[in-house]
Amino acid sequence: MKFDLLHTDPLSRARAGKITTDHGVIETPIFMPVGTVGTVKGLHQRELRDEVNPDVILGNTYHLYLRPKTPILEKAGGLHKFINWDRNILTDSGGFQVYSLSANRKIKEEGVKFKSHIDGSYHFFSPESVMEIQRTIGADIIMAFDECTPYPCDYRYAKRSMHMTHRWLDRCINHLEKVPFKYDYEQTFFPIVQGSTYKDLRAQSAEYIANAGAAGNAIGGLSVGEPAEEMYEMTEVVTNILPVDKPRYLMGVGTPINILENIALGIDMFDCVMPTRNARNGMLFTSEGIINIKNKKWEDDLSPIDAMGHTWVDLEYSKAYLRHLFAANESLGKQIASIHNLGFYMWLVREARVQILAGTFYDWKNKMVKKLGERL
Ligand code: PRF
Repeated sequence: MKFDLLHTDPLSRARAGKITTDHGVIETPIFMPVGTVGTVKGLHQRELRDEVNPDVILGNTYHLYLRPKTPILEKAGGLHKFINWDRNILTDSGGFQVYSLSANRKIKEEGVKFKSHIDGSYHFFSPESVMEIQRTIGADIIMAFDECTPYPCDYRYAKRSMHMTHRWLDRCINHLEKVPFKYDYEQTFFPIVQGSTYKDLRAQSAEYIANAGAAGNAIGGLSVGEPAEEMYEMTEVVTNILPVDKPRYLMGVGTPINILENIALGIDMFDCVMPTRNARNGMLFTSEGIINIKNKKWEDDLSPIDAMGHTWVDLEYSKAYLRHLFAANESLGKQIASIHNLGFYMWLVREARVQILAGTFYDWKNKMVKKLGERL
Protein backbone atom coordinates (compact mmCIF):
# COMPACT_ATOMS: atom_id res chain seq x y z
CA MET A 1 0.00 0.00 0.00
CA LYS A 2 1.18 3.48 -0.81
CA PHE A 3 -0.11 6.78 0.63
CA ASP A 4 0.50 10.12 -1.09
CA LEU A 5 -0.37 13.18 0.96
CA LEU A 6 -1.39 15.70 -1.69
CA HIS A 7 -2.41 18.77 0.27
CA THR A 8 -2.95 19.98 3.84
CA ASP A 9 -5.45 22.77 4.52
CA PRO A 10 -3.69 25.88 5.91
CA LEU A 11 -6.61 26.87 8.20
CA SER A 12 -7.36 23.45 9.67
CA ARG A 13 -5.54 20.12 9.71
CA ALA A 14 -7.64 18.63 6.90
CA ARG A 15 -5.74 16.61 4.34
CA ALA A 16 -6.32 15.35 0.80
CA GLY A 17 -4.47 12.21 -0.17
CA LYS A 18 -4.39 9.06 -2.23
CA ILE A 19 -4.00 5.46 -1.10
CA THR A 20 -2.97 2.93 -3.73
CA THR A 21 -3.43 -0.82 -3.21
CA ASP A 22 -3.53 -3.84 -5.52
CA HIS A 23 -7.29 -3.26 -5.85
CA GLY A 24 -6.98 0.35 -6.95
CA VAL A 25 -6.88 3.92 -5.71
CA ILE A 26 -8.68 5.28 -2.63
CA GLU A 27 -8.97 9.06 -2.70
CA THR A 28 -8.98 10.52 0.82
CA PRO A 29 -10.82 11.77 2.79
CA ILE A 30 -13.02 8.74 2.17
CA PHE A 31 -16.22 7.28 3.56
CA MET A 32 -16.39 3.47 3.45
CA PRO A 33 -19.92 2.02 3.16
CA VAL A 34 -20.41 -0.81 5.64
CA GLY A 35 -21.00 -4.27 4.16
CA THR A 36 -20.97 -6.21 7.42
CA VAL A 37 -21.96 -9.64 6.14
CA GLY A 38 -20.70 -9.22 2.57
CA THR A 39 -23.45 -6.90 1.36
CA VAL A 40 -23.93 -3.16 1.75
CA LYS A 41 -27.52 -3.56 2.93
CA GLY A 42 -30.18 -2.63 0.39
CA LEU A 43 -27.97 -2.29 -2.71
CA HIS A 44 -26.71 -4.82 -5.17
CA GLN A 45 -23.10 -4.56 -6.24
CA ARG A 46 -23.80 -2.92 -9.60
CA GLU A 47 -25.80 -0.12 -7.96
CA LEU A 48 -23.12 0.25 -5.33
CA ARG A 49 -20.38 0.49 -7.94
CA ASP A 50 -22.16 2.62 -10.55
CA GLU A 51 -24.32 4.91 -8.38
CA VAL A 52 -22.57 5.25 -5.03
CA ASN A 53 -19.15 4.51 -6.52
CA PRO A 54 -17.00 4.02 -3.38
CA ASP A 55 -13.30 3.15 -3.72
CA VAL A 56 -13.52 0.84 -0.70
CA ILE A 57 -16.15 -0.95 1.38
CA LEU A 58 -16.00 -2.56 4.80
CA GLY A 59 -16.61 -6.11 5.96
CA ASN A 60 -16.69 -7.61 9.47
CA THR A 61 -14.51 -10.49 10.62
CA TYR A 62 -16.91 -11.34 13.46
CA HIS A 63 -19.92 -11.77 11.16
CA LEU A 64 -18.14 -13.43 8.24
CA TYR A 65 -16.39 -15.91 10.54
CA LEU A 66 -19.77 -16.95 12.00
CA ARG A 67 -21.54 -16.92 8.62
CA PRO A 68 -20.85 -18.01 5.85
CA LYS A 69 -17.73 -19.15 7.80
CA THR A 70 -14.10 -18.89 6.79
CA PRO A 71 -13.68 -22.17 4.79
CA ILE A 72 -16.35 -21.08 2.31
CA LEU A 73 -14.62 -17.75 1.77
CA GLU A 74 -11.36 -19.62 1.22
CA LYS A 75 -13.00 -21.95 -1.28
CA ALA A 76 -14.38 -18.91 -3.16
CA GLY A 77 -10.87 -17.41 -3.34
CA GLY A 78 -11.53 -14.67 -0.79
CA LEU A 79 -14.27 -12.16 -0.01
CA HIS A 80 -13.76 -10.07 -3.18
CA LYS A 81 -14.61 -13.06 -5.38
CA PHE A 82 -17.35 -14.39 -3.08
CA ILE A 83 -19.30 -11.11 -3.16
CA ASN A 84 -18.25 -10.06 -6.67
CA TRP A 85 -16.49 -6.81 -5.67
CA ASP A 86 -13.17 -6.07 -7.36
CA ARG A 87 -12.40 -2.78 -5.61
CA ASN A 88 -10.89 -2.37 -2.14
CA ILE A 89 -12.23 -4.02 0.99
CA LEU A 90 -11.26 -3.33 4.61
CA THR A 91 -12.20 -5.79 7.35
CA ASP A 92 -12.70 -4.83 10.96
CA SER A 93 -11.20 -7.34 13.39
CA GLY A 94 -14.19 -8.10 15.56
CA GLY A 95 -12.64 -6.03 18.34
CA PHE A 96 -15.85 -4.01 18.45
CA GLN A 97 -18.57 -6.44 17.31
CA VAL A 98 -17.59 -9.12 19.80
CA TYR A 99 -18.39 -6.68 22.60
CA SER A 100 -21.46 -5.07 21.11
CA LEU A 101 -23.21 -8.14 19.64
CA SER A 102 -22.33 -11.35 21.39
CA ALA A 103 -23.75 -12.42 24.72
CA ASN A 104 -21.66 -13.83 27.58
CA ARG A 105 -18.31 -12.63 26.30
CA LYS A 106 -15.32 -13.17 28.59
CA ILE A 107 -12.24 -11.08 27.98
CA LYS A 108 -8.89 -12.45 29.14
CA GLU A 109 -5.29 -11.77 28.29
CA GLU A 110 -5.30 -14.77 25.97
CA GLY A 111 -8.35 -13.53 24.02
CA VAL A 112 -12.15 -13.36 24.09
CA LYS A 113 -14.58 -16.23 24.52
CA PHE A 114 -17.99 -15.31 23.14
CA LYS A 115 -21.39 -16.70 22.29
CA SER A 116 -22.63 -16.35 18.72
CA HIS A 117 -25.56 -13.96 18.28
CA ILE A 118 -26.76 -16.28 15.49
CA ASP A 119 -27.02 -19.74 17.09
CA GLY A 120 -25.68 -19.41 20.62
CA SER A 121 -22.57 -21.50 19.91
CA TYR A 122 -19.32 -20.66 21.75
CA HIS A 123 -16.19 -19.34 20.01
CA PHE A 124 -12.80 -17.97 20.93
CA PHE A 125 -11.00 -15.03 19.27
CA SER A 126 -7.34 -14.30 19.96
CA PRO A 127 -5.10 -11.77 18.22
CA GLU A 128 -3.52 -14.74 16.41
CA SER A 129 -6.76 -16.40 15.28
CA VAL A 130 -8.23 -13.10 14.11
CA MET A 131 -5.14 -12.40 11.96
CA GLU A 132 -5.50 -15.84 10.36
CA ILE A 133 -9.20 -15.31 9.71
CA GLN A 134 -8.46 -11.92 8.11
CA ARG A 135 -5.80 -13.53 5.91
CA THR A 136 -8.46 -15.96 4.68
CA ILE A 137 -11.17 -13.34 4.20
CA GLY A 138 -8.55 -11.51 2.14
CA ALA A 139 -9.40 -7.82 2.58
CA ASP A 140 -6.88 -5.24 1.32
CA ILE A 141 -6.72 -3.54 4.71
CA ILE A 142 -6.99 -5.62 7.90
CA MET A 143 -7.36 -4.39 11.46
CA ALA A 144 -5.67 -5.21 14.75
CA PHE A 145 -7.62 -7.11 17.40
CA ASP A 146 -8.38 -4.60 20.15
CA GLU A 147 -10.77 -3.98 23.03
CA CYS A 148 -13.19 -1.10 22.45
CA THR A 149 -13.98 0.27 25.91
CA PRO A 150 -17.55 1.42 26.63
CA TYR A 151 -18.54 4.96 27.59
CA PRO A 152 -18.30 5.96 30.34
CA CYS A 153 -15.31 3.90 31.39
CA ASP A 154 -13.42 4.37 34.65
CA TYR A 155 -9.78 5.37 34.37
CA ARG A 156 -8.34 2.17 35.84
CA TYR A 157 -10.27 -0.07 33.46
CA ALA A 158 -9.44 2.16 30.47
CA LYS A 159 -5.74 2.06 31.31
CA ARG A 160 -5.63 -1.69 31.87
CA SER A 161 -7.59 -2.32 28.65
CA MET A 162 -5.36 0.02 26.62
CA HIS A 163 -2.23 -1.85 27.76
CA MET A 164 -3.86 -5.15 26.84
CA THR A 165 -4.76 -3.77 23.38
CA HIS A 166 -1.07 -2.81 23.01
CA ARG A 167 0.09 -6.30 23.99
CA TRP A 168 -2.48 -7.76 21.59
CA LEU A 169 -1.07 -5.48 18.88
CA ASP A 170 2.41 -6.97 19.36
CA ARG A 171 0.89 -10.45 19.11
CA CYS A 172 -0.98 -9.49 15.90
CA ILE A 173 2.21 -8.19 14.31
CA ASN A 174 4.29 -11.23 15.37
CA HIS A 175 1.69 -13.61 14.07
CA LEU A 176 1.15 -11.87 10.73
CA GLU A 177 4.84 -12.33 9.98
CA LYS A 178 4.28 -16.08 10.20
CA VAL A 179 1.13 -16.25 8.06
CA PRO A 180 1.68 -15.36 4.39
CA PHE A 181 -0.92 -13.70 2.13
CA LYS A 182 -3.40 -16.28 0.84
CA TYR A 183 -4.18 -14.65 -2.49
CA ASP A 184 -2.24 -12.89 -5.26
CA TYR A 185 -2.42 -9.40 -3.74
CA GLU A 186 -1.02 -7.64 -0.71
CA GLN A 187 -2.77 -6.95 2.61
CA THR A 188 -1.99 -3.93 4.78
CA PHE A 189 -2.35 -4.02 8.57
CA PHE A 190 -3.64 -1.06 10.63
CA PRO A 191 -3.17 -0.91 14.44
CA ILE A 192 -5.81 0.82 16.59
CA VAL A 193 -5.41 3.57 19.22
CA GLN A 194 -7.58 3.16 22.34
CA GLY A 195 -7.60 5.02 25.69
CA SER A 196 -11.26 5.91 26.21
CA THR A 197 -11.86 9.64 26.88
CA TYR A 198 -8.63 10.26 28.83
CA LYS A 199 -6.18 12.59 27.10
CA ASP A 200 -3.08 11.11 28.77
CA LEU A 201 -4.10 7.56 27.81
CA ARG A 202 -4.94 8.64 24.26
CA ALA A 203 -1.51 10.29 23.94
CA GLN A 204 0.23 7.22 25.37
CA SER A 205 -1.70 4.90 23.05
CA ALA A 206 -1.03 7.09 19.99
CA GLU A 207 2.72 6.99 20.79
CA TYR A 208 2.63 3.21 21.10
CA ILE A 209 0.69 2.78 17.86
CA ALA A 210 2.90 5.26 15.97
CA ASN A 211 5.96 3.29 17.11
CA ALA A 212 4.59 0.12 15.54
CA GLY A 213 5.45 1.75 12.19
CA ALA A 214 2.42 0.43 10.31
CA ALA A 215 1.43 1.78 6.87
CA GLY A 216 -1.77 3.27 8.30
CA ASN A 217 -3.29 3.86 11.73
CA ALA A 218 -6.76 3.76 13.24
CA ILE A 219 -8.52 5.34 16.20
CA GLY A 220 -11.07 3.21 18.03
CA GLY A 221 -13.14 3.58 21.17
CA LEU A 222 -14.85 6.80 20.06
CA SER A 223 -18.45 7.48 18.98
CA VAL A 224 -19.58 5.07 21.70
CA GLY A 225 -21.90 7.55 23.44
CA GLU A 226 -19.55 10.35 24.51
CA PRO A 227 -20.46 13.97 23.71
CA ALA A 228 -19.17 15.07 20.28
CA GLU A 229 -16.86 17.67 21.86
CA GLU A 230 -15.11 14.95 23.83
CA MET A 231 -14.67 12.87 20.67
CA TYR A 232 -13.09 15.85 18.87
CA GLU A 233 -10.73 16.49 21.81
CA MET A 234 -9.54 12.88 21.69
CA THR A 235 -9.13 12.95 17.90
CA GLU A 236 -7.03 16.08 18.21
CA VAL A 237 -4.72 14.59 20.85
CA VAL A 238 -4.19 11.52 18.69
CA THR A 239 -3.76 13.19 15.28
CA ASN A 240 -1.11 15.45 16.84
CA ILE A 241 0.94 12.34 17.51
CA LEU A 242 0.23 9.89 14.67
CA PRO A 243 2.63 10.24 11.70
CA VAL A 244 1.48 12.74 9.05
CA ASP A 245 2.61 10.58 6.15
CA LYS A 246 0.28 7.66 6.96
CA PRO A 247 -3.51 7.51 6.54
CA ARG A 248 -5.63 7.85 9.68
CA TYR A 249 -8.90 5.97 10.07
CA LEU A 250 -11.52 6.96 12.67
CA MET A 251 -13.59 3.82 13.25
CA GLY A 252 -17.39 3.89 13.28
CA VAL A 253 -17.85 7.66 12.81
CA GLY A 254 -20.37 9.10 12.30
CA THR A 255 -22.92 11.81 11.48
CA PRO A 256 -22.18 14.14 8.52
CA ILE A 257 -21.18 16.83 11.05
CA ASN A 258 -18.87 14.42 12.94
CA ILE A 259 -17.21 13.52 9.64
CA LEU A 260 -16.54 17.13 8.63
CA GLU A 261 -15.24 18.10 12.08
CA ASN A 262 -12.93 15.09 12.18
CA ILE A 263 -11.67 15.74 8.64
CA ALA A 264 -10.75 19.20 9.95
CA LEU A 265 -8.73 17.48 12.69
CA GLY A 266 -6.73 15.39 10.23
CA ILE A 267 -8.73 12.17 9.75
CA ASP A 268 -8.63 10.54 6.30
CA MET A 269 -10.95 7.51 6.54
CA PHE A 270 -14.40 6.87 8.03
CA ASP A 271 -17.01 4.12 8.16
CA CYS A 272 -20.43 4.04 9.76
CA VAL A 273 -23.70 2.11 9.53
CA MET A 274 -25.61 5.37 9.94
CA PRO A 275 -26.38 6.18 6.27
CA THR A 276 -27.78 2.70 5.58
CA ARG A 277 -29.30 1.93 9.00
CA ASN A 278 -31.02 5.30 9.28
CA ALA A 279 -32.19 5.03 5.67
CA ARG A 280 -34.03 1.84 6.57
CA ASN A 281 -35.81 3.83 9.29
CA GLY A 282 -36.78 6.61 6.88
CA MET A 283 -34.15 9.18 7.86
CA LEU A 284 -32.56 10.98 4.92
CA PHE A 285 -29.43 13.12 5.08
CA THR A 286 -29.36 16.03 2.64
CA SER A 287 -27.18 19.10 2.15
CA GLU A 288 -30.09 21.22 3.50
CA GLY A 289 -30.61 19.11 6.63
CA ILE A 290 -32.32 15.94 7.84
CA ILE A 291 -35.65 14.60 6.55
CA ASN A 292 -37.85 12.02 8.28
CA ILE A 293 -39.63 10.75 5.21
CA LYS A 294 -42.29 8.99 7.33
CA ASN A 295 -43.52 12.39 8.51
CA LYS A 296 -47.08 13.28 7.39
CA LYS A 297 -45.66 16.57 6.14
CA TRP A 298 -44.34 14.80 3.01
CA GLU A 299 -47.61 13.01 2.19
CA ASP A 300 -48.50 15.18 -0.83
CA ASP A 301 -45.07 16.68 -1.58
CA LEU A 302 -44.39 15.68 -5.18
CA SER A 303 -41.03 17.46 -5.35
CA PRO A 304 -37.94 15.28 -5.91
CA ILE A 305 -36.42 13.50 -2.88
CA ASP A 306 -33.40 15.83 -3.07
CA ALA A 307 -33.20 18.49 -5.78
CA MET A 308 -29.47 18.84 -5.02
CA GLY A 309 -29.20 15.06 -5.16
CA HIS A 310 -26.16 13.11 -6.20
CA THR A 311 -27.67 9.78 -7.24
CA TRP A 312 -30.38 9.18 -9.84
CA VAL A 313 -32.99 8.19 -7.24
CA ASP A 314 -32.92 11.74 -5.84
CA LEU A 315 -34.45 13.27 -8.95
CA GLU A 316 -36.33 10.23 -10.21
CA TYR A 317 -38.67 9.78 -7.24
CA SER A 318 -40.79 12.22 -5.23
CA LYS A 319 -40.91 12.62 -1.46
CA ALA A 320 -44.59 11.65 -1.49
CA TYR A 321 -43.83 8.40 -3.33
CA LEU A 322 -40.97 7.51 -0.99
CA ARG A 323 -43.18 8.28 2.02
CA HIS A 324 -45.86 6.05 0.52
CA LEU A 325 -43.36 3.18 0.12
CA PHE A 326 -42.41 3.50 3.80
CA ALA A 327 -46.07 3.69 4.86
CA ALA A 328 -46.76 0.51 2.89
CA ASN A 329 -43.57 -1.09 4.28
CA GLU A 330 -42.31 -1.83 0.77
CA SER A 331 -38.66 -2.90 0.50
CA LEU A 332 -38.07 -0.51 -2.42
CA GLY A 333 -38.46 2.40 0.03
CA LYS A 334 -35.53 1.19 2.10
CA GLN A 335 -33.52 0.59 -1.04
CA ILE A 336 -34.11 4.09 -2.44
CA ALA A 337 -33.35 5.71 0.93
CA SER A 338 -30.11 3.68 1.28
CA ILE A 339 -28.88 4.70 -2.17
CA HIS A 340 -29.75 8.32 -1.40
CA ASN A 341 -27.94 8.40 1.96
CA LEU A 342 -24.82 6.64 0.71
CA GLY A 343 -24.77 8.96 -2.31
CA PHE A 344 -24.97 11.90 0.08
CA TYR A 345 -22.15 10.64 2.32
CA MET A 346 -19.94 10.01 -0.71
CA TRP A 347 -20.70 13.48 -2.05
CA LEU A 348 -19.86 15.00 1.33
CA VAL A 349 -16.36 13.48 1.54
CA ARG A 350 -15.63 14.06 -2.14
CA GLU A 351 -16.69 17.69 -1.88
CA ALA A 352 -14.55 18.02 1.26
CA ARG A 353 -11.61 16.77 -0.81
CA VAL A 354 -12.32 19.26 -3.60
CA GLN A 355 -12.50 22.09 -1.04
CA ILE A 356 -9.26 20.99 0.64
CA LEU A 357 -7.45 20.91 -2.71
CA ALA A 358 -8.88 24.36 -3.58
CA GLY A 359 -7.85 25.81 -0.20
CA THR A 360 -11.47 26.66 0.71
CA PHE A 361 -12.25 23.81 3.10
CA TYR A 362 -12.41 25.75 6.37
CA ASP A 363 -15.17 28.22 5.40
CA TRP A 364 -17.09 25.57 3.48
CA LYS A 365 -16.98 23.19 6.46
CA ASN A 366 -18.29 25.84 8.87
CA LYS A 367 -21.11 26.72 6.49
CA MET A 368 -22.05 23.06 5.97
CA VAL A 369 -21.99 22.21 9.68
CA LYS A 370 -24.65 24.88 10.30
CA LYS A 371 -27.00 23.34 7.73
CA LEU A 372 -26.40 19.61 8.18
CA GLY A 373 -28.00 19.36 11.63
CA GLU A 374 -31.24 21.10 10.71
CA ARG A 375 -34.48 19.11 10.67
CA LEU A 376 -36.52 19.84 7.58
N1 PRF B 1 -12.47 -1.04 17.49
C1 PRF B 1 -12.69 -1.81 16.38
N2 PRF B 1 -13.70 -1.52 15.53
C2 PRF B 1 -14.49 -0.45 15.80
C3 PRF B 1 -14.30 0.37 16.92
C4 PRF B 1 -13.22 0.06 17.82
O1 PRF B 1 -12.97 0.71 18.83
C5 PRF B 1 -15.31 1.34 16.87
C6 PRF B 1 -15.54 2.43 17.83
N3 PRF B 1 -16.31 3.48 17.32
C7 PRF B 1 -16.06 1.09 15.73
N4 PRF B 1 -15.57 0.00 15.10
N5 PRF B 1 -11.91 -2.86 16.13
